[in-house]
Amino acid sequence: MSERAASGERVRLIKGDITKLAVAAIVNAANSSLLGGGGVDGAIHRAAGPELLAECRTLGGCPPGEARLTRGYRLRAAHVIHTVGPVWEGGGARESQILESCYRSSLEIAKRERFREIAFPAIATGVYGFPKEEAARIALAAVRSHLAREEWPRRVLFTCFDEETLSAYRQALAGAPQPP
Ligand code: AR6
Repeated sequence: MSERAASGERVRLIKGDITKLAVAAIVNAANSSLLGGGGVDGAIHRAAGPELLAECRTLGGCPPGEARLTRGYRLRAAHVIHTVGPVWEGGGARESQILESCYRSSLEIAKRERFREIAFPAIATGVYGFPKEEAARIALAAVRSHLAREEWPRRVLFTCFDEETLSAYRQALAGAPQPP
């Protein structure tokens, strides 16, 4: 069985706002302080309410490539997995490895907690500037590799906030060759 067939039913692309999803956990593209910011991080904190920031303050930050778990408070999602992507510096600063580690660390938490369904945003592709197509390929490969080995989470949603991100994931899913 191919890797794609093994994980196919368990990976979905959706377009929209991750803060609206009723899943076991949504993943936040945070910064190392874990104390909020712009982009999806700001949206998650606004929707979850001040209790989320209060819990984040107890965590003492998080290095790039790692992940931390909190409750979801006023979100429809019961939990938030906070991960910190790499700031894009041109590709020579282990950005790809750090991004892959964000996905692996988040999936390890979902496995440990037996979360049925989790949703990722396109980590590091906004403020942090990671190229979208390459980020989508890394995300998909990390998720497929985890799902091929593990039972949990049962399903992973890639939440695409804009058309450009959706198209990057569609290309990655189709295994389409990328333009140079
Ligand atoms: N739902 C889903 N995706 C979203 C949403 C949303 N509500 N809002 C934005 N996105 P970014 P980063 C997409 O910048 O690059 C923050 O200030 C967005 O279109 O949120 O990892 C943190 O505190 C993009 O595709 O995260 C850090 O300082 C993707 O989410 C820094 O930004 C990620 O964009 C992290 O930068």
